[in-house]
Amino acid sequence: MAHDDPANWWRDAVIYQVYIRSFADGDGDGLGDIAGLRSRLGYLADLGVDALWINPWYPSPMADAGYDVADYRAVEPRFGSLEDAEALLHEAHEAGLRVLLDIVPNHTSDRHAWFVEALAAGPGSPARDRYLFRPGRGDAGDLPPNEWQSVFGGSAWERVTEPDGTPGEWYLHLFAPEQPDVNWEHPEVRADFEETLRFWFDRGVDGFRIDVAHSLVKQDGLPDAEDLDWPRHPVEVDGELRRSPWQPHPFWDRDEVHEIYRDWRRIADSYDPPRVFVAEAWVDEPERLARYLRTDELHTAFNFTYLQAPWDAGYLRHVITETLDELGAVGAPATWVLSNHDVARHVSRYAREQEVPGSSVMQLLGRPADLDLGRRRARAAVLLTLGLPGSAYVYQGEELGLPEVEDLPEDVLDDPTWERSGHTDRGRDGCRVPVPWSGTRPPYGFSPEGVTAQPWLPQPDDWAGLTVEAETGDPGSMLELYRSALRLRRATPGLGDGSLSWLDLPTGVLGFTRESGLACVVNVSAAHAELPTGYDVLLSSDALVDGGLPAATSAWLIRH
Ligand code: ISL
Repeated sequence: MAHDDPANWWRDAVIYQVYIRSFADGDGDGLGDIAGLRSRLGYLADLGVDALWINPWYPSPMADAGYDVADYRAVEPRFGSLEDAEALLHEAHEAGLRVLLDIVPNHTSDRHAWFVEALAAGPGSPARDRYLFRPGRGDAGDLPPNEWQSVFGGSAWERVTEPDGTPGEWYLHLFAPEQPDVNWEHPEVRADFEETLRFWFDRGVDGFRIDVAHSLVKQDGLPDAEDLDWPRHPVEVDGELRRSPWQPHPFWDRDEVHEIYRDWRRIADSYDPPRVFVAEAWVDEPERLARYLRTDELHTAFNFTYLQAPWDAGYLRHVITETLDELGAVGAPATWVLSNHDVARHVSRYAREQEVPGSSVMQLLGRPADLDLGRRRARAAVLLTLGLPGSAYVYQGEELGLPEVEDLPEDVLDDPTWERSGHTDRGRDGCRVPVPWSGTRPPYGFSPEGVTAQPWLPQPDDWAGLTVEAETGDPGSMLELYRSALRLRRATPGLGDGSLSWLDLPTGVLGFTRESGLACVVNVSAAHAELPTGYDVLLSSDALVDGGLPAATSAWLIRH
């Protein structure tokens, strides 16, 4: 298997996403930190993952939970110090865990030294040229330069007050106003991000997740987006899943972005062992995603098409096949991901009726939920995810079966989406609630015993059964299913990197064989399904009934 090979470990690694502010609080202020993470490395090594991806831990005013970076080559004091970070890297490596950090190259914080300088320097200054400042439209310049909308809601432009006190230019922010987009045409911007890569690689970091990797380059002249169909999930037309044709967009997925990643790849390859990248690029077509993964570009990219797929056998098979075909064509492994800090937790997504592809819980909230069904499907889904060829991600808490917290009080909501949407979209806080470790009451061991600080987001009162402590040793728990699956995945040739062949099974049942006589069968339907003959069961997501798979159950099989 590739994960033992220092140059190819990423081809089939299972990577655990540490959302640091919610993972473990070492210093008792209610916010997760590096000390907390260091104290839980044993748990992660024992779980059986190969690597960690840590969300941004840099100094930040936290307008977007750390994705507004004020200094890329330092550590936020609330998370710890650079020495703590170095100690963590050392200890993680000792425990056999590689570490990926998160780089945010599309925008900085508005408190970054460059932006502070740009505001003070005034229109036409070289300092403003590191960002995308433009005059407004209209006689008084009081209309934004174009109609682009922020991902978090409202215009993507903010007007500044000039140093002389007059209303002045506008700057672009595809996300919050506190996250001004930088100008990737500027050589100093390019050079500085490359220095950041080297800074962390020199400290032993094994790679980077690249935030919004598909947005760095904007179209010349910043034209308005035509009436574009974006995103383009496959939809059923005449009984077949199809996408509308790809069209260029003024800021998503522009072809010019690839040159940046060729430069980054050269830097990663200059290290021994080579460092790696995973792109966060919400690019729907696997064919477009594969362009980021050409041999001289990035190593892997999150497969959001899979994350957004409804629990539907035909849809899942279509997405899996498309992914493997397109990524295989450039020699890149697929990644399989079910949840992250930006989308509703999959237990809660799968608890709903499944017709809409999409990542937002808002499409699902308000619909009736059956959390028991959501959990069964989530259990079945993890054997599918870890059974597919390539690498996989586990978002902290999914191994405990945590649901989305859908009833956070409005006054604790922290995601900028809540304000920017005029309180119509509650945003992403529901999947960011601190991890329950032990005990029967909040903070469930998230903070050290005896501290009075509350977790930065309140945990539900009914999570006593979902703690690491409660689930450990319970053979029916989500945690023990993840542990068993990860252990087997490591020990069983045929899982990880490679290819698959589909089995011909009844409608609603997905099945494929892997190398070494291994097979994975997932009953996506609501009816009982027979297992293919000639196999023994290695692991099943729930108990078999009459030797077959009940609804929403999956199994790994081995040919006898
Ligand atoms: O652009 C999108 C859809 O085409 C979004 O889904 C977008 O790619 C996504 O929201 C980017 O997320 C990342 O960058 C954000 C940050 O808030 C998220 O937490 C992070 O994962 C801005 O840095």
